[in-house]
Amino acid sequence: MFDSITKSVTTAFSKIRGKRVLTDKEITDTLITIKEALLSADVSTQAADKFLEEAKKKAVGQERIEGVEGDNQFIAYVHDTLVDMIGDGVSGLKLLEPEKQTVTLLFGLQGSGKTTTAAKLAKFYKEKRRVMLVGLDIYRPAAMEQLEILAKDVGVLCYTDTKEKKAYKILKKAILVAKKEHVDLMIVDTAGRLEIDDEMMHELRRLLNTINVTERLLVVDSTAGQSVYDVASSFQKNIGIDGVILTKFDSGVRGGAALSLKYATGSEVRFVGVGEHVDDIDEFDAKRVAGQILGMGDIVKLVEKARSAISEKEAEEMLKKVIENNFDYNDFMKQIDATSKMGGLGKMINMVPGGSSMDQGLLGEQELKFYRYKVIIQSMTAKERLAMFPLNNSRRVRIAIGSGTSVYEVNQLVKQFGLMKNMMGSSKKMDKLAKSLGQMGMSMDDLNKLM
Ligand SMILES: Nc1nc2c(ncn2[C@@H]2O[C@H](COP(=O)(O)OP(=O)(O)O)[C@@H](O)[C@H]2O)c(=O)[nH]1
Ligand SMILES: [Mg+2]
Repeated sequence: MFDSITKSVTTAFSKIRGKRVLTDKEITDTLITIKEALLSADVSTQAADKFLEEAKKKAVGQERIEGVEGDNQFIAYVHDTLVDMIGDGVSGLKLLEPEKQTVTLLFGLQGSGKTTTAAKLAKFYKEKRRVMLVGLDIYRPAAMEQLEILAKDVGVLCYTDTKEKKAYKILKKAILVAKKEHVDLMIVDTAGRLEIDDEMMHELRRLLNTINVTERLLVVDSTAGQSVYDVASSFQKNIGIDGVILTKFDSGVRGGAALSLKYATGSEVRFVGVGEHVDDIDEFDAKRVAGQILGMGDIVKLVEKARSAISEKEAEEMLKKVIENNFDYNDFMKQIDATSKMGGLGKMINMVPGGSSMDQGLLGEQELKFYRYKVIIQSMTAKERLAMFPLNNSRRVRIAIGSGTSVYEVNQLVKQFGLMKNMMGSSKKMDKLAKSLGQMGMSMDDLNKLM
């Protein structure tokens, strides 16, 4: 998606790689290169300007944090600024308490992906809520049929009416059906137009006057370039937007415009569509996307090569990442590397009270497994390594073939990765971990050092 930005950014970063102290000129030059890359990917001028200004404010004239090289610290600043720009806030749908009727209205231009997204959201929430899809595209009977088919596929209720010519009347009837069926999440798919027009706005306003809508979400084709600003601001002005869903995030086209929507409209991106299938939707995660843009995966690798041992600061960052549940395969690999740098598991375990009684043979086996895991991760694409989506079967097969391992081993890695992520997932669990460490006479600091 952001290949061209990533390329420019990586080149810019490579010029300052390894420098312990960066001059203000180096910082400014690098930021200007990044700003240009953002602009060429259709990020709005205002957003790119603001990025430059904010990042400069953070980075220029700063004192170094003890133990962190200047280049790394700077990259962290750039990352944080980018996250702010993209928007790091609420994601997902706002759901009322169960039994209360949540009504989510989707709107946007024709072809932006509303109908597909409606079905994806239904699938995403169907375990949590009793979902009903409602089709209001009165202009295209085929669109209602499309929704019916998708609903069947997903296994949720669907209400459409190809005879009724007024969308708000269909909606009124849908509400009655929803009450009878104890539906507590209604996802309403509306008709779009090729361009913004008064009639569409009028129809949407009429819908909003008909029932209590919980959220109004704009569906935006992230490949549409600069035009998305006009579309978004027009909808914002006419009916108001509570959030944005970006579709077609999987296509390789410049998607910068969509990234500055937060800045342009003030509303958060809630979900991204990453394919045509009903499973292809992810809750939006600004940190992940920023990492993807900055090519952090590769940067991490460079850092690894350049260093003989993991720094304390890095270990801390990694722990923080784990706590925030941003743990990805790159981090997993980093951990494996760090382990072997510290003399392998055996040596590490010996440092833990009681650890020396562990079976050395078992440890050797585990080490071999880790080595195989590393080989497998190396066969993943940069995107797969960010763990933004579950790996489907065909990906697993490809990775197994590419790494010369087996699908069984890939499955094992995925499972272990999931366990690790889960174990470290919530801060509550971290508190528990801290407590049990305490019982062993260790502190979180000690664990930091170990990692
Ligand atoms: N690659 C990709 N295609 C998508 C995505 N979302 C929707 N589409 C495709 O975009 C086209 C238009 O989608 P549709 O839901 O009918 O748009 P609508 O007119 O807004 O209802 C269809 O061919 C979808 O399969 C996505 O996230 N990724
Ligand atoms: Mg449609």
